[in-house]
Amino acid sequence: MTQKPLPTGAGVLATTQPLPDYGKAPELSREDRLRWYRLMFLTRKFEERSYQSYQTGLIGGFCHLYNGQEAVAAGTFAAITDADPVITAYRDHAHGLMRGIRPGPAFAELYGRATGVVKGKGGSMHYFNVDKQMYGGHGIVGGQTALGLGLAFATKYLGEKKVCFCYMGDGAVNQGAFHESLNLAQLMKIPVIYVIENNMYSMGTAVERHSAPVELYKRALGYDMMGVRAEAQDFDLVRQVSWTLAERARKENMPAILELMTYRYRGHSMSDPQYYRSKDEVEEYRKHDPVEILRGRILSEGTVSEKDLDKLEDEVRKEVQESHEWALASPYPAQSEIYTDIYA
Ligand SMILES: Cc1ncc(C[n+]2csc(CCOP(=O)(O)OP(=O)(O)O)c2C)c(N)n1
Repeated sequence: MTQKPLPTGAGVLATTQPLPDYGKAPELSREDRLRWYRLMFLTRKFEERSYQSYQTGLIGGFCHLYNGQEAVAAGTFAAITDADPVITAYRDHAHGLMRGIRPGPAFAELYGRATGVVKGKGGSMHYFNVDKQMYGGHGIVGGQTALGLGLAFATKYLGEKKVCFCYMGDGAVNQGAFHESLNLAQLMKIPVIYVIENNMYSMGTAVERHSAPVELYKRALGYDMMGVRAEAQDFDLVRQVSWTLAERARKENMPAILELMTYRYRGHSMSDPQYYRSKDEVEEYRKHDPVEILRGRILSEGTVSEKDLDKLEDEVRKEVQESHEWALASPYPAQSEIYTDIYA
């Protein structure tokens, strides 16, 4: 692997155009900071439990874990509001949990139970919470990029001054639907931010083996669009750059690509022997863990004691365990439900 973007603390690494100066993102209250830390920690523990559940056969089908990427979902979501629509691909547990899906229905969905967030019929790849403007959970690589454009178009058409954050992996940049979406977004000035979660690999294929230009934010150049590359393991840095682009989208109806340099600790899905990378590489990235970085920052600010943070983490561990048990005690969908809510 030639790309080695380990965090330097710089935040923004490169842009295709000068970034507008909207100043600092509004300060988060102590409570809000803790809430985001809690959501990142909850996502981490939820997925560790999911990993175990997969090993013991409780989960069928695909299951893509987000360990290592948590500051992307948290930092971008913390820059917008729950009224702004979001949409992502199949690596969607964090986006779902951070947009209000309770861990109980989230586990129940993985276990195929009727109490699951989409009634046990979607599984890991199809978390939705439309009440909180979370529109999936999509299995077709790049498919959500056109849908995200549509969500953003709708908010502009209705004059709502919202922005849509549309998430994708680095592998999705090569899909035709993405390029068609970029053209329309810039041409029609649609407030969509395409967040490329560059975790260095598309399944087992490293970026430099699947994309001719390895600087993926430069895909924006072909469309006269703003493209930004930024570090992604630090919640606060992610939030700042996301806020700037969200402000620009709201005030000027301008789309952008935001390439966030991150890393996933686990394999692509659950049956990945990971021959394409070394254990040392994974360990190197684990030293810059997004959950640990935010934890350390909160403690250094002195607004919360280590004891209180330990207590919060214990509560989350308990919630995860209880949610897992609740989901396991839930029934499977009734046979009579087999054709409801199914489109294909
Ligand atoms: C159109 C399409 N082609 C192929 C696949 C098979 N596939 C599933 S995930 C994946 C890799 C995508 O990698 P990336 O976009 O980098 O996202 P990541 O898994 O790293 O989050 C592929 C090729 C698919 N789901 N959809």
